[in-house]
This record gives sequence, structure tokens and C-alpha cells, in this order.
Amino acid sequence: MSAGQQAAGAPATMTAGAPVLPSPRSEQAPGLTDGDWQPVLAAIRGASSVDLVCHVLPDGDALGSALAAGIALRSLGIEVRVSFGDDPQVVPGSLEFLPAQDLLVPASAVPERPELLITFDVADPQRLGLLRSRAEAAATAVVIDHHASNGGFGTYQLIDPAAPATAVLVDELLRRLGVPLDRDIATCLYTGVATDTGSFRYAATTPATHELASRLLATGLRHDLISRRLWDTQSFGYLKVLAAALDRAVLERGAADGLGLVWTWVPYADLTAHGVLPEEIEGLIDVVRKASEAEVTLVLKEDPDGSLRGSSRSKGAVDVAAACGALGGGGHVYAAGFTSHSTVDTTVARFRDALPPH
Ligand SMILES: [Mn+2]
Repeated sequence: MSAGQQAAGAPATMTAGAPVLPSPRSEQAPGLTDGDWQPVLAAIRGASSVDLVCHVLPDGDALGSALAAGIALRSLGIEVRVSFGDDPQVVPGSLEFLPAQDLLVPASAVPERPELLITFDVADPQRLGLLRSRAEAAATAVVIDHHASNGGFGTYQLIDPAAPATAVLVDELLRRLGVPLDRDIATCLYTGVATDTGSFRYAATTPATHELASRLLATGLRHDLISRRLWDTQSFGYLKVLAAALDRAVLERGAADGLGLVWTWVPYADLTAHGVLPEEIEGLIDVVRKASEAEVTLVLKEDPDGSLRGSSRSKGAVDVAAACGALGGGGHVYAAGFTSHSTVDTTVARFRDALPPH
């Protein structure tokens, strides 16, 4: 998210008291050119059938982006399927309010050789899960993403690491396709942008992000209800899992060149004991990373097969994408992850050793 640190497109200075002319719309994808968009728009306009897919265990940006594009392309008379490659394919409870879920089909219902397939928020083909072979067999595959770690697969790439969310790029796509925002599309896009900006708090949030939020709210969407569901709704079982994880947390003041590391882990048994689903603890790291003594946060979540999914965060001084990359993962500079097949202690040691000097 380093490029997102800069307020791209914003004036460098603004004289106090000077009149600010209203702008109907800000550039949402400054990292992409007309030449990047043109072949993608042509491919969509020429397609009779499009498959829109996001990453496994989708978050609000991934599924919101795919569904928003699905509503829009359906309005253009294109046959649309939305999918992600989990089996079983389960929409997280926190995203059940998203509209147009009638567009969702299981991975097996996506054609084995799609005419046109577009991926959303997928930084790596592995994140396609069961849909990977279909994406690779597509006559045309388009990658729409904002992960700096995206190595670029498929036929065409619309990747802008400066964009705070993939949903921002979808807004730009719809503008270029001439599809107006309606409340359903806006609900999907708002969910994506709010998810990836931590409700407009993270550094990648720019004036253009708020301008987009303004246009989305103008459709009449219920941002209060979306926010309550995304940020302020958890089961009682989650509170118990959180309590155990906090009790298990370790503060290493000397790690990260003395900037500090706080880490914890969640055994799968904790989830089963309290009837909590893996997706429900995705936000647990946001509590752990509050520790003021630590620049870097690491949370390891055990999967049923014993492997550990690591999530890490940095407050700005350390590139955790580099550390996660050393463990076979990747992501953004301040938010990244990996999967480990080692023990908790070994995994933490490898992560600690991989933290780059600042
Ligand atoms: Mn995203």
C-alpha cells in the first residue's frame, strides 16, 4: 500500500479560503491508462457470457467487487455468473446482506473453458482455489486487482496498487462501460471500499476515496446497517475465542529492530469449542494490533488440517509483505499474510527473522 500513502490526484497545496470548485468525480484509478482499459472494455462489450470470480474465503472487497460487476454486466444484457472456488461455497455471514446473490454459482457451474473470465481482488492464481484451472483455460482472462504483490496473470491486467480497494477499480470500470450506479451496485462497492480501508481510516484512503463514498451514499444505501454488520456484530462465541487469543498474546519488544512485535495464535479447537467459523476471526488481528508497544502484529490461525494461516500488520515503518513473502505469502506493505506448515514457535521465529531492517 506504499503508493497509496500519497494522496494521488490531490492538489499539493490549497490556499486557505480559496473557493473549491465542486468536482463531480475524481480519478479513481490514477495508475491505469486509457490504453490499459480499452482492450478490457472491448472484451466485455463483445462477450455474450462472462464469469466474474473472486478469491477463496472472500472478504467484502472481493465479493462486493464481483457482485457489483455482475449487476452491471447483467444490466447490459450479458449472461453473468459470479463464483469463488471454495467447496462448499459459503458466503460469510457478515456479507449475507450483499444484493444479487442469485448471480452466485458453485465453481463446478463455471464453464471449463470460459469465454471471458474476470478475477477480482485475486493477487495470485492460487487464491482462485477450485477455479484456477478454469481461469487458466479461459479464452480471455482479465485480472482486476490492487495488490502490489500481484505478479500479473491472465490476458489483461488492470492492477493499480495505489487503489485502496478493488471496488474502486470496479467503479472506474462501470463508469467506462456507461453503467450508472444504483443502490445495489453502490451497496456492493461501499462494502468493498469500507472493508479494505478499515472504514476509511487506513493510509490508502484519499480524497478520491471519500468522493467515491459520497457518490455511493447518494444512491440511498444504508451505510449505518452495512457498518454495523461489518464492524460491530459478532457472536458470543467469538468473544470467548478473542479472550483466549488475547490471553495467549506475546509482546516481544526487541523484535523488528526494537520496534516491537506482538503475536498470538488461535488453535482450531478454540473455534470448534465455541462454535465459531474461521471467517469470523478475520478481524481479531485488529484488536491485537492496538498494542502501542509493537510496530508489527502477527496472528496465526490454525486450520483443520493443522496448517497455520498467518496475518500480519505494520503501523508504517516495516514492510510486512516482504516478511510474509519470505514465508511464501504476500500482500500489501502494511497488511500481508502467508500459510505455514510448521509449528507455531517455528513459524513465529521464521517470521521474526524475515522482518526487514527499517
Ligand atoms: Mn482488496
